[in-house]
Amino acid sequence: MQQNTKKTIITSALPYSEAMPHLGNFVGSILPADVFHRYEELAGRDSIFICGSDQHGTPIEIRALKEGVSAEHLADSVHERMKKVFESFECSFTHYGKTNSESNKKAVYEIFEALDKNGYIKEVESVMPYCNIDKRFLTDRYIEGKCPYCGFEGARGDQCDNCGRLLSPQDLIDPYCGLCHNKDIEFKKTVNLAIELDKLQPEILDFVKMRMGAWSRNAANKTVSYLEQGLEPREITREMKWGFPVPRKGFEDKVFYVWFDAVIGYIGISMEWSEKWKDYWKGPDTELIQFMGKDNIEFHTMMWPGILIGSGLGFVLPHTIYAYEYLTAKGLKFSKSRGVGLNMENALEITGPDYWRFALMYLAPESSDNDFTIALFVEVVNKIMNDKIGNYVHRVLTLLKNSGLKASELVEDEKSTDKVAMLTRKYAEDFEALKMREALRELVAIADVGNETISSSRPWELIGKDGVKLGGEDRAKEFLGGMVSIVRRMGVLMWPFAPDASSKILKRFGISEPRLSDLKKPLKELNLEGLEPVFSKLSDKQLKDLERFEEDS
Ligand code: B3M
Ligand code: ZN
Repeated sequence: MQQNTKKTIITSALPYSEAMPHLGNFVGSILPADVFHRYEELAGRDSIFICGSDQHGTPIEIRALKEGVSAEHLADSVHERMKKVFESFECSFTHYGKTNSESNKKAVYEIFEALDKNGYIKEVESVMPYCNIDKRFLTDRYIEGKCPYCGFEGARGDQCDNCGRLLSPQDLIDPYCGLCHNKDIEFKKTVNLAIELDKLQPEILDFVKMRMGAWSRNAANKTVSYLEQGLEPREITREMKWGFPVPRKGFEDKVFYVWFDAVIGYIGISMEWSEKWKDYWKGPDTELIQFMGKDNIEFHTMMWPGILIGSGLGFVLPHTIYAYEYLTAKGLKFSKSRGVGLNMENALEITGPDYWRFALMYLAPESSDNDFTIALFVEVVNKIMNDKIGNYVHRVLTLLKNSGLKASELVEDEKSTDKVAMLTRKYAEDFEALKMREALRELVAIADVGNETISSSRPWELIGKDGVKLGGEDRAKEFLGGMVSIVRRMGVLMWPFAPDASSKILKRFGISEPRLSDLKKPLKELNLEGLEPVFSKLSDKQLKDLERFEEDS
């Protein structure tokens, strides 16, 4: 018998451990990755979900400097907080690690040595901006100026936030120091190490051509246009102290560039997870599915595969790159860098994880930027979660309890099953195509079928408070059979989106690790003790709490 060796690695972009992510960050990468991972589990597949904190980089070094603590202390304390908040949001990581770890250091050094041995590392002399006031080299984003491509005024030395192009500090027009805002800047000579993406271009191109059919459109389009312009060597070391020291003579005062050890972090974090990491990362039949925000595309479609291919170490290459657009929140305080507003911690102070997860996925920016408003949130919670789903589940279970019938006596009603089966198939197809927002909408459509059936079946004529009404037993069994199995189905299909409510429902059915295959099993005895709705509407107090995050206009 042939063994099924197929494995999936699911990753989300690693959030910087600089400040607490806000809900837009969450829905832009970790949440869809988590929802997808939970679906893979529902489908009974062998998958791991890897994520962790991205701890290096200039912003963290500079913030630590300002706060008078060590960069490591700052990065670790934010890491602990993020880890906790993701757990509270029910994220189903196989492992949530961090990039500043021994295992990642080992992975970075091994891959660096391999790239070097294979002739893909070269020394490049460059001229780096040096601030004569702050007396330090200005890396990445600590030099600002005008973007040479689109003319945007606040472009940073590594990237323009307006057009998304990667930049070098020298590209900036009229540069100034991002720390002290002075123009007393000198470009000084320095030598760095670079990965020769130009040499790797033919192989990266083959990889992109072969795979991009499975990518989100924004990822495919951007990558094609970058490749058409031709790849250039990309520096992987930096003049700073916070990071992994470069293990080469003459480079002792430099560290690896944050993006180099961040992408390798996917491997380093897996290594910290378990010995089994190799079965996935070097398995013959592994699919690597990577979720990220659209600003992370270039690193993942060119630099990262370049690193993997160039190392020759036999790591799997990304199969799917799925880049989300932005969830904006006009009129809401929703900014990570400004450090104010509705971040993930204060969101949970207002209401539980199910509500945010469900509503965020319902409004997820899958193919275009989307705007998140309090009004939309309230609508999803009150009208969809509470009215359509929560009420349905509660009504059906209450009817079952009142009927005095046993679930094992029920028979499936033909009336609604075809449509529900069709919607369930669509749900699975949507997931396979990574259209998770659509999958959630199929789930809501299943609730609609249930609600319509209830209104047209006049159950109050069949079942009263104290049991089945005279002469209606067969009809009641049929009616309840269809309705109860929809409740179970909603419990199972809701698991990726609203895991708490899903568990509450499924516990009654004796299901603790839901699988799609549970839907085919005959109904067994249900535990109907202590029935209460799984969702509720937002209270006035919760609405007041939410309004605190509205921008004063
Ligand atoms: N930390 C950027 C971000 O948080 C960066 C992602 C790294 S993924 C390897 O959006
Ligand atoms: Zn300065």
